[in-house]
Amino acid sequence: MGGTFRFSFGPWNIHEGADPFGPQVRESIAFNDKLKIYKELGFDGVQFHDDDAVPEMNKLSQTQIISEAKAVKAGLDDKGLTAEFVAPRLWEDPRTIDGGYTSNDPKLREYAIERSKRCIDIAKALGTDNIVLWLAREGTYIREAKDSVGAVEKIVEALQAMLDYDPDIRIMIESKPNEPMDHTYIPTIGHAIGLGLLTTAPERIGALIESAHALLAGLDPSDEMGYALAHKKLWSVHLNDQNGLKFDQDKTFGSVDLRRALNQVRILDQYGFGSNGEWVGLDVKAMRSQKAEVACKHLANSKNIFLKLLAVSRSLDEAKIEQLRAERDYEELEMYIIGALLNK
Ligand code: 3MF
Ligand code: MG
Repeated sequence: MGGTFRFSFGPWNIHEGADPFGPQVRESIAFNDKLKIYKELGFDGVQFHDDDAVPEMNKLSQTQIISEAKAVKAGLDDKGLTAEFVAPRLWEDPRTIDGGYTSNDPKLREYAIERSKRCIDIAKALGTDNIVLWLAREGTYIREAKDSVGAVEKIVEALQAMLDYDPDIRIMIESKPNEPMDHTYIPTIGHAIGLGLLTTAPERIGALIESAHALLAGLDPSDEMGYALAHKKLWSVHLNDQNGLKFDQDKTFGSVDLRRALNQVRILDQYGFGSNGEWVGLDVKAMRSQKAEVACKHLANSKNIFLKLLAVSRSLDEAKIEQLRAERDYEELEMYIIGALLNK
């Protein structure tokens, strides 16, 4: 059973190039203009933060939020685009400086849960049941700042409140070990899947694996994907690449380590990723040095590299791989894979 692949990205992946040491270097592109670029780049799915769909949503009533989101849905329909998921942006508001769900202040935790409910309203209006939680600030800069048992319990409380709010939503947890925090409470996909077991609806808690996040945790992304696939929990991916253990780089998929990328494509293809409607998301950033008129190449390139690696993976002689495994001749197997990547 091969994978069925269709591709998505978020509006934040077309960006102005600001970094912590310098301001933006490219003009902002309006959200509606970004939507026009999706099809040109070969993408059919749109990933959203709640406020990508409804800017300044904290100033609006629930009814206003839903009606704005419905207008966005009409725009998507017009362009033949589908919303893949909506993620609550819980890391920019002053109320989430010390965490959203794990803030030590109960009033601020309440804000985070209410905001997550509005995010669900937006998802429903956009026609998706998928919610992504990147738990950006659910962690600490120093261990003594929070109680680690209580923090996990608080995250579960928030998950439960979301599951109870809508009987159809599915929550995909996007684990990441650090940045912006020193340590987060949900650093790997095993942690994410385990969290679901503490709710009353584990069947509605799944995972989104980002290549760079696995690498930052010192793990191989394809093995992380394999772990989630074995649990039937790999509901989305954020493919990209990362050059060593530093800040989260979101480099073009496969641009640092082709073999590592091949293994991600391979595990997705071999286990039929996409057959339940899962999307291949590319969470990639253009280099700051890229001029405005060519600042979307990272997206098309990431998709193309994926498809080229898919062709390499499907050209491999599986019987030969099985035989080399049985013979335990991994030197030969390694040479075979490298030969395929070099087309030699
Ligand atoms: C952070 C990320 C985020 C999430 C996005 C959706 C900006 O490292 O990867 O991308 O993917 O917020 O939850
Ligand atoms: Mg991501």
